[in-house]
Amino acid sequence: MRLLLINPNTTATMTADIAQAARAAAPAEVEIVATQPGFGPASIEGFFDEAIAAAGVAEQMRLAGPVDAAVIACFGDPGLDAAREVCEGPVLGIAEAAFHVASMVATGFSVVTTMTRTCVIAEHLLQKYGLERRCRGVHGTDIPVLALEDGGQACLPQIEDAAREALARDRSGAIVLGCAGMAQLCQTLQQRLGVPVIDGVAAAVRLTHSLHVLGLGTSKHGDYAPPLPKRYAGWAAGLASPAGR
Ligand code: 2AL
Repeated sequence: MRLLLINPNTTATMTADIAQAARAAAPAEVEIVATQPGFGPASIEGFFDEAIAAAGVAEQMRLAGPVDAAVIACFGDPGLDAAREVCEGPVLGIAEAAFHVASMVATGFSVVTTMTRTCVIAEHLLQKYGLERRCRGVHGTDIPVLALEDGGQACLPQIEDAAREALARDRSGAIVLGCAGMAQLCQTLQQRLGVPVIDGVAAAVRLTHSLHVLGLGTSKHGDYAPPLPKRYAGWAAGLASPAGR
């Protein structure tokens, strides 16, 4: 199975870190092709960053050609619905995957994320996915995304403290890590906290593989039908569906 792993920001070191975490989580038969947009923000920490990054995800889906599955590896799941329109196989966002997995191992979970200003993005996603009743709190640490480069070890104590406080204050039973850059901290945090800690990168890789093995792809009936052929202007001309160019 060929899995396209898109880091929606343009920081190559973070793409490499995320690819390493994804490969560690993947079954042997999964070939991970890791990529990032050719334009856009170095990290995604707000709505404007996210809007540009979503176009970058669309660009990468077009450039990749046919793949068996795709994972959008940023906690805001930018461009997820757009990516589904152009992919026959399953496409998951890491926030979506982590929320669903957390809801299967605890009655309530807490999210520990990066900048406080990005909490609203996770809250909007919880509502979109219908899981807001299972999430008991979204907590910002004000750690910038790029401080998590090189595996994020330097930020481990701050994330651990925030997770402990969240578990106590929210009365929750699991922690969702709110950034792809936190993936490599997952096992250490789970050992130290003694509760399930969910990294969306591993969850999304494993779930897309399971869907593939089950013979399930993205429904092309209705909502996720391929984009209609039409002309796209300016720099986006190459992103139109081939029939519209
Ligand atoms: C992220 C993430 O996963 N990648 C990125 O650039 N920003 N998430 C976040 N909550 O800030």
